Amino acid sequence: MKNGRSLLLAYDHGMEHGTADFDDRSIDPKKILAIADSGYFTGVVLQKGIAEKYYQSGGYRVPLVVKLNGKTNLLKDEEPYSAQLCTVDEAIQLGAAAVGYTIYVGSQHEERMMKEFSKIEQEADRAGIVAIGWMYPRGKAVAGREESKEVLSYAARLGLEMGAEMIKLPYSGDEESFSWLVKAAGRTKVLVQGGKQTSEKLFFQMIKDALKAGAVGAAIGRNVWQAKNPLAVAEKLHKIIYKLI
Ligand code: FBP
Repeated sequence: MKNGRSLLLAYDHGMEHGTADFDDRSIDPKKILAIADSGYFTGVVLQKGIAEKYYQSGGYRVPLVVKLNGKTNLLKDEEPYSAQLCTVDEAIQLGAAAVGYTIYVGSQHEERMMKEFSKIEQEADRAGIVAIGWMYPRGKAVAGREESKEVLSYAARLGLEMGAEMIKLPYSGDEESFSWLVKAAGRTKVLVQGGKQTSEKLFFQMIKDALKAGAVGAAIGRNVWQAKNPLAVAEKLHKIIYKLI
C-alpha cells in the first residue's frame, strides 16, 4: 500500500496457465521484474520459485507478495482446489511484505481453502504482514454466475467475515454492481483483477469504474505485460490509481 492505494503486478501465470500467456519477452522473469521495479507498482506477486531464483538476489525495490497456493489448469477440475505450497514463514524468509492465497468460493473444496486461509491470516497477522485473499467464484454451484453481482458480493462478504485485510475480486461488469461488492466487503480493502488482455480503452475504463466504485487499487498481470508497451500502461495505471489524471 502507498497512500491508501495499491497497484500490484501479478506474475504467477506460469503455474496457473502454463506458458500459454507468454511470449519471448514475458517468459523471462527478469523482464517482468524490471517492469515491476519501474516505480509504478506497490508490489509484485510471485510464486516462491521465482521469488527465490530471481527476486531475492536482484536487489529490487518493489515489495514482494508471495502467492502461497496455486494449481495448474491441466486437470480442468470442475471443483477446483488450490493447494498451499508455501508457508508464511518461508514467504517472510524470501522477503515478502505480503502474502496471497486463492479461495475458490463455491467449489466443493471451499471449506478446506477457507481453513487454510484462516490459518495464514493468523500467521501473517502475528508476523505483521498483510494476507490478501484472491476471492474467485468457481465450481458447479456457481457455474455461469462467476461474475454476477450476487455471487461476487458473496465472495466479497466472505472476505470481510473471514477478517481479510485485503481481497482481490474479478470485475463484475459495471460500476454500480462493483460498488455493491465494495460495500459487501466493508472495511476489507478491495483490489480489482485485470483478467485476460482486452483493448486498452476498455481496460482503463474498467479500472476507473472500479476505483469510482470504491476499490483501493488493482492487481494486474496480462493487461500490463502482454501490452506492446508495458511501461506506458503501467504509468497510466499508476496515474489513474493515484488520481493524477
Ligand atoms: P490477470 O490480471 O492477468 O488476470 O492476473 C490476475 C490473476 O489473479 C493472477 O494472479 C492469476 O494467475 C490469474 O489471474 C488467474 O486467472 P484464472 O483464475 O482466470 O486462471
